[in-house]
Amino acid sequence: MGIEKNNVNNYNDNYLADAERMARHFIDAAGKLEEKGEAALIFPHRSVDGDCVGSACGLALVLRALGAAAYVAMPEKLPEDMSFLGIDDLLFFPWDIPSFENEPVVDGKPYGAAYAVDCSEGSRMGDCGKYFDMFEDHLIVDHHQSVDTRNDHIWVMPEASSASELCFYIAQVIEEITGIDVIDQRAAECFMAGIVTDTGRFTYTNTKPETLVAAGILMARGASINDVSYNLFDRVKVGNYKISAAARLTTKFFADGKIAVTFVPRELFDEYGADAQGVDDVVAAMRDIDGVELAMMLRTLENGSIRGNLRSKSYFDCSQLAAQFGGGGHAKASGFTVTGIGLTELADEVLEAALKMI
Ligand SMILES: [Mn+2]
Repeated sequence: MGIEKNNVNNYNDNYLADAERMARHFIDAAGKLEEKGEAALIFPHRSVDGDCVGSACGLALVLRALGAAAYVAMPEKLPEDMSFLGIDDLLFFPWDIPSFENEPVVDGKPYGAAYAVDCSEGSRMGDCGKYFDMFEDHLIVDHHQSVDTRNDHIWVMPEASSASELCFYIAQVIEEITGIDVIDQRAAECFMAGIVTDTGRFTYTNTKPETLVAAGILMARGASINDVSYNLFDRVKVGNYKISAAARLTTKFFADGKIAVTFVPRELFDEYGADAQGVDDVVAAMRDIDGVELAMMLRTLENGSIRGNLRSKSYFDCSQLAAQFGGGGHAKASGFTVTGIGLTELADEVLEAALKMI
């Protein structure tokens, strides 16, 4: 099954047993859904990413291969960069159906079960949370710390790279038990999307030997690291390409080059036809500049508020600076949102506060 236990095993001794426990739950659940003519909803977290969508859609395909009706309850529309996965037929938007609350029907079938991936609580699911909470029993597969790990229906493994990696192990065991090929090319690509996303293309420290073995098996099943990587990391709209360059070109340096500052007014987004994704990578890139300890980017949001993003390289505590402007976060990555002040005016204030701390 999957990976033999050996001296490069970084996971706890029981993870394949956990995968088998969950596989049996899902096989059992799929049988009941089919028997009753009901449909299951699988819930990703809000602000969807490659892992929650990948694990949810991969799992939906696995359940469908077992004969059950399964859909992914999306908290928002699918981001354009994930359309390459070809998963529209798997997605369901309960908040878009006024009658759903009183008469929960999914594609003609009564809504009969709720599962969560990459999260474990309704509060993380945005507008979909209340539909998850309609049931008391949930099957949950997650790699975030959670309070309720002793529940037999829950598998939380924080040392795993991604929820997609865990769902892949479950799917593998389902194949062994049932003899049905449940991981088709599309499911393989979905799981790959999740693993590639959460490991930063296999560069973060959560990338384990097991992760690479899992990715290798998925590749052999037809998943393309190249497609996933291009679509989720490299692909860019013209306007976003340009605004990223503009934000970098106008970066100013203070405190002997230790502080890097740039700001992006709303007009610039309009001028280039860019969206917020266009400047996503800028502040981290500023932090990586030789000699820079603190990087800050301020941009005007659509509603006129100003969003500040802070990153530091080693010793500067960004969260303390962010707190002075009503925000927070981690020591090396923080943010804040301020209303009722001009962009340059706020930039001066933040810079002044930063200069006192650096
Ligand atoms: Mn994840």
